[in-house]
Amino acid sequence: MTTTRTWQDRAAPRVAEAGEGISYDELALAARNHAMPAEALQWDVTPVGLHYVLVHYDIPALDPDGWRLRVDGGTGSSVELTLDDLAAMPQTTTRVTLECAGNGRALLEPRPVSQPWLTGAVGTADWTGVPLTDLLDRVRLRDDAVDVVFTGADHGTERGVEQDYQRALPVDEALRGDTLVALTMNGAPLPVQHGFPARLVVPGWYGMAHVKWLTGIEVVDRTFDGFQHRAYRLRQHPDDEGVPVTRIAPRALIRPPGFPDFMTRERVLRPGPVRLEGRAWSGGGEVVRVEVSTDGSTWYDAGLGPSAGPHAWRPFTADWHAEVGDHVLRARATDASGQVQPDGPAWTRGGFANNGGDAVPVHVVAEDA
Ligand SMILES: Nc1nc2c(c(=O)[nH]1)N[C@H]1C(S)=C(S)[C@@H](COP(=O)(O)O)O[C@H]1N2
Ligand SMILES: [Mo]
Repeated sequence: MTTTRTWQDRAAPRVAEAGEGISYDELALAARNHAMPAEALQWDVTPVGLHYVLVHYDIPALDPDGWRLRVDGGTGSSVELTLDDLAAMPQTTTRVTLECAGNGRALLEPRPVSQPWLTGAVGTADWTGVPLTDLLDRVRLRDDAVDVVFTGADHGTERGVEQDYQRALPVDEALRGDTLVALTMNGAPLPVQHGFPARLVVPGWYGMAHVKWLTGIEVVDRTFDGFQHRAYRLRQHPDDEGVPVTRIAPRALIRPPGFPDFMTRERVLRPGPVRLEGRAWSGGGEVVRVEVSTDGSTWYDAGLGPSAGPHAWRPFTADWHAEVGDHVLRARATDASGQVQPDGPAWTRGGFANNGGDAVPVHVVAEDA
């Protein structure tokens, strides 16, 4: 008997077989959704073209003159705002480290088949826009509000479900005050791939909550259970109820020292004193400690640089005397709420929130070797 696999079957959530390589589908996703190159860890604010990008469907081209943002309080009270209306409202700027919930997925064993991120699905930007609370103040909110639903202009299918990209926030999160409808990134209008003309920025939350190409905000009286909420859950088995993916778990990344090998990306260094650098962030509060290991067993405290606010990554440095040979450099972060980054991978079926510690292989070789 022959079985015919449909395109929807191919899109079903799946974990790779032992030893199964990256597929053409995963390569296509990896090539259009790019990571931040690790050397960009040197900058406080990621140069805009080096910030990671993730787009589920197609990047929509929205006409800024025709574009409207509809805000609906769920009481029959709603407004439609133009880009000029939003630009005329008081603006706030926040520095935010954004990370995809799937960052680290391709390092999992077995590998959940999806966008195969290594560790580069991260970037930091200064986002400027209108506080969400100021927009919600423009309408009368329902008393029985549970969730606020955000709709993007992009449309596609995912595992056989046709949809607009939609995510919600619980109403208490939406009213916290730090969520923005951002109009600019690093002082310039949003690049089209980052959500032009307006996107949501939810400081501290994984990327999926930061709805791009925003067209609608609606207050509802129930827990929103759209596709992107059923998908983004931490599960061990496909039929687990799971836990929603929300805030970013702590992570430290080392800026790879020395120079790279083209194919393996492994690093080559000269022996002698080396200043290791990196950045660490968490959605659970400011990073308060980073530890580094150069031998895989002993850990020492890195020096922390200045904080740029609770939602931006924090620089760290550590001094190391590199001896000729092969080494693996590791780092792990602790945040103000006491969460410590695990050394090993955190496996879930969707490959979400894998904040297993960074491991950078280096080869220390003498100049005349
Ligand atoms: N409308 C819309 N918003 C979206 C997405 C999308 O596909 N469509 N992807 C989300 C995901 S999963 C991530 S990780 C972030 C990525 O934001 P960036 O591309 O600006 O880095 O956007 C989020 N917002
Ligand atoms: Mo993401």
